[in-house]
Amino acid sequence: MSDQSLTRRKFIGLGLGATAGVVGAGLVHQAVQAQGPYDNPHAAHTNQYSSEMLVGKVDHDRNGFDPMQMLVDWDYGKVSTLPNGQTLREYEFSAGEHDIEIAPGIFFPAWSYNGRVPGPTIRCTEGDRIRVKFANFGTHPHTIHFHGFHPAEMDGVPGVGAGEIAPGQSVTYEFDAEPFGCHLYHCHATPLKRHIHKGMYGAFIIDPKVGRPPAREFMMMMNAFDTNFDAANEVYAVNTVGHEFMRRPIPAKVGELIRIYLINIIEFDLINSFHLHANFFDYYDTGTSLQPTLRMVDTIMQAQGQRGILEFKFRWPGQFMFHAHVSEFAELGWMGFFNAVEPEKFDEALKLAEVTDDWDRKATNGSTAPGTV
Ligand SMILES: [Cu+2]
Repeated sequence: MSDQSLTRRKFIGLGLGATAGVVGAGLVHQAVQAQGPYDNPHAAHTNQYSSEMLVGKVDHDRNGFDPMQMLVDWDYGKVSTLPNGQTLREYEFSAGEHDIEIAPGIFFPAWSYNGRVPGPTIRCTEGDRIRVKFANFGTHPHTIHFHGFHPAEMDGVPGVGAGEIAPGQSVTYEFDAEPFGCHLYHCHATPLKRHIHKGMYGAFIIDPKVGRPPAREFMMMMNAFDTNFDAANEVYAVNTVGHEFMRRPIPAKVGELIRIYLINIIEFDLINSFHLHANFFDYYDTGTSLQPTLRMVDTIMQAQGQRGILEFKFRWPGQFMFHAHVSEFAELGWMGFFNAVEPEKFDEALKLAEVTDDWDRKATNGSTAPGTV
């Protein structure tokens, strides 16, 4: 174990000491008598026998966002049609600052878009006109830098076009959405790594005009937080809250196509990864191709800013783990479960994940491509 990882664990341990008895937070070995799913039919519906995970619950209402909802909450903007027939999607973004709970009892002073980390998931079809009005209500200059084709003055970097947007100022970014793929946006103000790791990023999904095959779709932003500002991360997650999908396994149906829009935004660590248990997936690098760029892999590695699309099916019902295959990240929050069930058990799986039919509808009906909705 490296000195750095010892430091991280020490921090989490301190977090536990400071809050134990109040919220019971921290990374601890649970003293639960494990019973395998074969011994206990009910155990298949819970991960409480997991030996190493963050204990307790994050208050999503206080945060103002829920990682489980973020998997499926595509933001289509305010939609209208331009005189030339092009679809216009208008968005209002604001920058602000507030504390968010990233693991039970552990808070992080975030900078965010629209009060959430990650920011809204912009979803559109290639060729749509995107118009984003951005107002800075924070105390630092910010920008929005989109990945994709666009003119230089729409690039959202210091010194070009509107450049950095000062507190109290606003700007409108406008461009056509291309190419199709799994993209992202993030603040590009300096110092860049500070603005990114504070939480100023989000997914930018452009559907191909021809659409993709029907699937259950999820957006997963692999992120991490440097809670003590030592230029190393203490908590790792998908969609901000460590181990949330251990406590609430993600519902899926046996045999259906699952599609994940996966993005890595972590600072300080050179790579991140996604490993799926008991399964293999096809991978579309950057999502800019309709043909897989990798077939039948079970682990994919991404550097910061890299992203891609995963597609797979579950052959059998059961709880299937997914996590970073950097074991330390997994232990510090980046680990979860899918709960694959037969269709007749799906309502039960939704309940366990604390979501409703509406979540299911968004997961299976997200595409903006004509003819797919
Ligand atoms: Cu910023």
